[in-house]
Amino acid sequence: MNRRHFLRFGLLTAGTLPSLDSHFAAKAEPVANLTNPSLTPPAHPTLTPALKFVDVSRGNPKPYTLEGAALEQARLTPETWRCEITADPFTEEPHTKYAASIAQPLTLKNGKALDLPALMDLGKQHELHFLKAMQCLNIDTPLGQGVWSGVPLSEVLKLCGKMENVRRICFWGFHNQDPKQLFKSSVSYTQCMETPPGELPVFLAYRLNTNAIPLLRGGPVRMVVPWSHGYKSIKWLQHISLTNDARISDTYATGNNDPDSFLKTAAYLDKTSEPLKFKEGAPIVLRGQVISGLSGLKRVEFWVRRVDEHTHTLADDAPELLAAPWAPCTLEPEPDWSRTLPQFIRPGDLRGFNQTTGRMTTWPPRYAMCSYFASLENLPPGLYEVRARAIDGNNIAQPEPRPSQKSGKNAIQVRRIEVKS
Ligand SMILES: Nc1nc2c(c(=O)[nH]1)N[C@H]1C(S)=C(S)[C@@H](COP(=O)(O)O)O[C@H]1N2
Ligand SMILES: [Mo]
Repeated sequence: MNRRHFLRFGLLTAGTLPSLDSHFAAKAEPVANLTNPSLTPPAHPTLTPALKFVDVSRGNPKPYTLEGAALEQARLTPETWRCEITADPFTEEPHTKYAASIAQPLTLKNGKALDLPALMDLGKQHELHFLKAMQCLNIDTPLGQGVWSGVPLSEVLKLCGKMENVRRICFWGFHNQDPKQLFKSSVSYTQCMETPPGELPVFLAYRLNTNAIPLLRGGPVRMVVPWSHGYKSIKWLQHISLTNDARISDTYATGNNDPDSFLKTAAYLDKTSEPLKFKEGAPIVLRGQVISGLSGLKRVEFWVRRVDEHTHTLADDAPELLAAPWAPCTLEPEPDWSRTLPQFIRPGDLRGFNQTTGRMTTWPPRYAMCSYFASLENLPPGLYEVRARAIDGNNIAQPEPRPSQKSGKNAIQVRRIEVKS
């Protein structure tokens, strides 16, 4: 386990090597002196390298394993990539009396399917860049964060001319020509066409962290739905269907998930082996990542509770937890953008960036995340539970008012540590 790996998966890092008394010590290289944690590098870079995201992909074989002729046949190379845009003939009384229509379908058959040069050409006028965390509705750890670049879906749809009776826009990616492998998502007409000022539009992304989106991450072109969990951000995008069926037909809806969920404001603790052991007196640093969701972020708090092997688990709404002396964590500051973003995206091009201050208007911006830490001090020998929670922009503590009904993973996370004399 190298140092980066250690930092990435270590919730708690110790000040000096001898204080790490578990098997971690033998495998980890010496860790920097964390007596002053703000001087040490954050556990997570602001931008996750494209190939280092946690992967959530369906398909057999998975589209990113295709090579050579098979990859070209799948139209998943930059040269062969095409996206069809069609109108759905569906009608059904009483809810869908009229079928959707568009003046100009873009299909493989009529030779007008959208290709990458045409999309990038639209980008000359409409390209936008923004920071977004990818977070699965069903996984209790953020998958990664990147600066995504692309063209709003609303601009792409203008290529189809006048449309009528469109209430929902559905999209899916390559699925091995097997309908059972189809992974589909959608947004409403309004969500596609109108964006509140300061918010981010649905868009077709072709760059991640300023590079072409690699096949593994859903390239050449991936849909990105900024406010949503990952299931709306369809990889290997190949088809957009405009329909007058107003019902949500997302694949994720079939898994009892809330198909209208927004990213939740929630603090996540870094993963670790448990209990992680420390020597008495050694500095202990709690680390994690926090996502600013629909309700924004005020701060992150932590609470340390003394336990023993027999202590039973505590519900997120337990009176003891609600009345506990939660203390503030420190958010890792915004990075120096001029160094973080390769030159051809100027920081000023990033959505939410304030030219005057040279910083983002809020940190972390909505639908993005940052690392946080807290120093745990003067813990006498014993077994402890540590928890972290986010306080949202309405001053409401996680997980309220957003307890998970399959609309996001935002239970309060807890880890055990042991301090030894
Ligand atoms: N085509 C396709 N797109 C997809 C998926 C998929 O299985 N197939 N999984 C979705 C889900 S559920 C998530 S959480 C994200 C994960 O994105 P990542 O693999 O880039 O981290 O991709 C989404 N896009
Ligand atoms: Mo997901």
